[in-house]
Amino acid sequence: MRQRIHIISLMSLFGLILPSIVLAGSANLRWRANNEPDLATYNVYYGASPRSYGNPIPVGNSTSYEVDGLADGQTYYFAVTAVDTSGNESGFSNEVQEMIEAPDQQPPPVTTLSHNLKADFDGNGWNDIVWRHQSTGRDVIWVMDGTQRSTLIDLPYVTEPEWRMEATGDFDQDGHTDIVWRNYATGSITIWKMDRTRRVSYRMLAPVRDLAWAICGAADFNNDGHTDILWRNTETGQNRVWLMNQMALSQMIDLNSVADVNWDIVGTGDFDRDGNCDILWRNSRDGRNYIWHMNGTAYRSHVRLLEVADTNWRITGSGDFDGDGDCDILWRHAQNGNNVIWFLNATTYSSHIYIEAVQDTNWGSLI
Ligand SMILES: [Ca+2]
Ligand SMILES: [Ca+2]
Ligand SMILES: [Ca+2]
Ligand SMILES: [Ca+2]
Repeated sequence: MRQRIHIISLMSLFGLILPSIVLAGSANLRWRANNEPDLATYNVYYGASPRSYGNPIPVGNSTSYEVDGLADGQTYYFAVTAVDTSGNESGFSNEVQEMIEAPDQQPPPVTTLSHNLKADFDGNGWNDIVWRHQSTGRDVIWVMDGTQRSTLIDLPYVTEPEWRMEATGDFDQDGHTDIVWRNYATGSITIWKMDRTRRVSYRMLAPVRDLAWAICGAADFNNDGHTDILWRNTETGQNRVWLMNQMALSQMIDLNSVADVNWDIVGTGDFDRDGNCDILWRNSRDGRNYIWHMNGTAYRSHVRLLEVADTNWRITGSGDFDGDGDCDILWRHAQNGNNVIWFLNATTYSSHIYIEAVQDTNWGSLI
């Protein structure tokens, strides 16, 4: 029983409300099978603090189990062991944690976010903009109504400046936009699972300790319904997609390299509306802009956009802001704090609009 077991997923389920009976929340655990021939049972453990569990629950040779009777609003910690036919028990698996959500009175939205509607936190059909103040650690959502901000909603502060907000996307497929963070001191990666504009829990992914690898977007590249993570190595110019299975990495795919590291990946979206997510590039030295048209995770062709020679203009994201289905581009000026949206007609610039300026350039935007 030396073989390690890894819990590979955990999903908390909403509590069920039945007439006159209230069942509390539950959590659904799955783990990778132990392949030793003398396996007798797995034991599931859980508790309300890390590495401190109650009595084992023997579950036979099934590799999944639903723990129920869990209290809403409480965080639980789970681990699994394997027991052989002689009664020897393995060490604990990796530990996973989950906060059990209170039952939602509103049914979750069923819309799947398209490539160009990617950060709609409140579910009103318009792309929102998230902001992080890199010195105070304040994080906010601008809930947008088209190109107008309708409200501003505070997210939890993240005071360590090494944490950067990197990308948005619905990773767990519950119809709510989630937020990906990376720590540029430790390489840690975490996804904030959101319920509309509220963070309900978070999931740490395995860290990527090579800090030259930067997260530069999230989108479903292989069209399997799962939001994937796009990386660029800022030293070697390699580009990579992490194909995800909800919040877990399933496969890494290398894209074409771009050795000139003055080229930054600054956005994703289906610019030509062929159903495949494309990649937006900006050259931080000379101000050229390009779109890579993709066929899944394979480069297909590229198109050059208008040049913006003032490299203080940074592209902070892309998505459809005016609801015509075409992907638009969000710009922020690093010196004067102006914010502009470019409206595109497929891959051609058509017009632009200045939206509310944010003069404090410690604020960075993201869609
Ligand atoms: Ca989600
Ligand atoms: Ca995918
Ligand atoms: Ca496309
Ligand atoms: Ca548009």
